This record gives sequence, structure tokens and C-alpha cells, in this order.
Amino acid sequence: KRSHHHSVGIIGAPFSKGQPRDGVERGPDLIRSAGLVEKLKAQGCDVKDYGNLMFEEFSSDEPISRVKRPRAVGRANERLAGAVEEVKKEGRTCVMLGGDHSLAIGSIHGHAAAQKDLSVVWVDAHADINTPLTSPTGNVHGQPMSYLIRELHSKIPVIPNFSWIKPCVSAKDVVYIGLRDVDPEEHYILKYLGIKVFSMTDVDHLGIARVMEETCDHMFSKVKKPIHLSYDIDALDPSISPATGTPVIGGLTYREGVYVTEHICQTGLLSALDMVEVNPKRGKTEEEVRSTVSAAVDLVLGCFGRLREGNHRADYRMPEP
Ligand code: HAR
Ligand code: MN
Ligand code: MN
Ligand code: MN
Repeated sequence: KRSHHHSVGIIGAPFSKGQPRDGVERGPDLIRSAGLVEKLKAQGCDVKDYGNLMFEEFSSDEPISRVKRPRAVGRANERLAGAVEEVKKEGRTCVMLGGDHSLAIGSIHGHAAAQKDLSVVWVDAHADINTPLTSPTGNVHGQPMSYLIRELHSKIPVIPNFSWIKPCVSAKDVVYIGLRDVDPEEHYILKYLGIKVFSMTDVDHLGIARVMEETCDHMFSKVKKPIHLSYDIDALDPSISPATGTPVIGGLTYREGVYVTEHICQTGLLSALDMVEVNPKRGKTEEEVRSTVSAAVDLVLGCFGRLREGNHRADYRMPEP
């Protein structure tokens, strides 16, 4: 059980051009409006909010080899990478609020620039490992892992504004949790690289507690590396988090989703977190948006020490009569 205090740096990345649906750029401000910073402070975290990044507009951004809006996506991620690297150099666990999941390129790249060797835990309905050449949609939010994994480097074509990206994660240091919508080409890549995957079938079979034990066993089999947790809100079942661009039925329950964060927190190795794909425009009602945002907040809180059994400060003293 850990009661040390967490030092957290928050970066808002209001970016949506890794996919076609408007609204996901409002994620950072919505998650903040739900009280994220105050709640983290109330549970004892030292929080610095670095505010929202600003991103360049490109008047002409034609697709390159099926990659849509390559210039905007490439430049946005380069900016984000620099910002994450700075937060890490200030010694904080970096929380990147998206925005769409293409932002994991910059977030993981910037993290790796400051920490060199990382493990990545990717919690998502989707594998987001299409290369530009296998992508069925051209949307970069379905591709970020392909740019980051060393073993896929030779499969990535030259793309404008992507030349700064150096693959920085080994296939053996990646664990997926929650998969249930994987393209055939992605499934091939996962098998070809021998990447550790806990699909929803595995969650059903093993239970989330064993999935997390085995996730840690896999990550810690050699040395304990800092963990980058990339959490796509669509990993949760759409009954909890419907306000997202590509909901997929049959996802993690709220309890399973929170359990993942509690377990990662107690490793003491969480070094950066992405919370992405919250899209208020995809909620059919205010309640759908509220539920999605509230789940996102709770997942972040779980990453920084919130326990469902309750918490108290180390310096708490009972009132004396
Ligand atoms: N696999 C599909 C593609 O490559 C769909 C990816 C969808 N979206 C996400 N990613 N939300 O997690 O386009
Ligand atoms: Mn994703
Ligand atoms: Mn997803
Ligand atoms: Mn463990």
C-alpha cells in the first residue's frame, strides 16, 4: 500500500485531426471542468496544470499514402512531445488530456526522450497499430503504435512532418488490455511481433485481477521500467462512456476500468498517462456526456492513489474530545 504523494503535471491537447469527428478537442477543458485538478489536490497530489497546447493550422493538408491530415498531425505531435519531455524533466508524472489517440505519438515520444526505456500499457477497444499502409481509414488515431515500435520501423513510409519521429518502444515492452475491435492487418502485426495482448476474451476468462498480475509479470520480467499508460476511454463499455468517436459494445466495466488504474498506481512506476477520445459531441444526452467525463476523471484519480476502500492523509489526527 502506498501513501507517498504524487507529483503530477497536466497538459491539455485539444486536437482532433487524427480522426474525422469534431468535438474530441473539447476533452481537456471538459475533464478539467469536472474538477480533475481540485480532486487530485484533495487526494494529496502536488499538481501543476501546464494549460492547453496551441496547434498550427494547415490550409492545405492533402493525404499522403492514405494518411489523413499528415502535416497537422505530425506538427501537433512534435509540439506535444516537447511539452511532455519538459514535464518529465521537472520530475512530474505527465497527464496528457486529449484529444484523439494520435496524440500518443507525441506523448510517448516525449516521455521516451526524458526516460529512455519505457513500458507501454495500452488500454483500448482498438489496437491502434495500423501502419500508414495497412490503415483501412487513413485516420492516424488508428496508427500511433506503428510509428513508435522499433520492430515496425522498416514498414513506415516517409510522411511530411513525421520525420522527427524515432521509434522508441520495443514490442516486448507493450501490453494491450481491452481489445475487441482489431483489423485483420493489425491482428497479423500483433502476432508477428509477439505483442502481449489481453483481449476482452482474456478479461472474461482470467478476470481483471489476473490480467493485471500477468501484465505486471510481463512488464517486470527483466527490469522495472517506467510505465506509460495510454488510456482510451472507449476501452470502457459504451454503457459507461458513450461519448466517444468509435464506441464498441462489450467493453470493460467501470469497476474493471478503475481496477486497471489502481493496480498500475500500486506498482509505483507510473510515469505518464494519456486520457483520450472523450468527445462530448458524440453523447446523445447531457447524461451520456457527464457519465463519460466522470469516468475519465475517476480513471485519472485511480492512477494517483484514489482507493475505493477509502483514503486518509498520513498526517490525519482524530479530533480529541
Ligand atoms: N482500426 C481502425 C482504424 O485504423 C479504427 C481505429 C479506431 N479508433 C480509435 N482508436 N478510437 O482507439 O482506423
Ligand atoms: Mn485508441
Ligand atoms: Mn479506441
Ligand atoms: Mn502486479
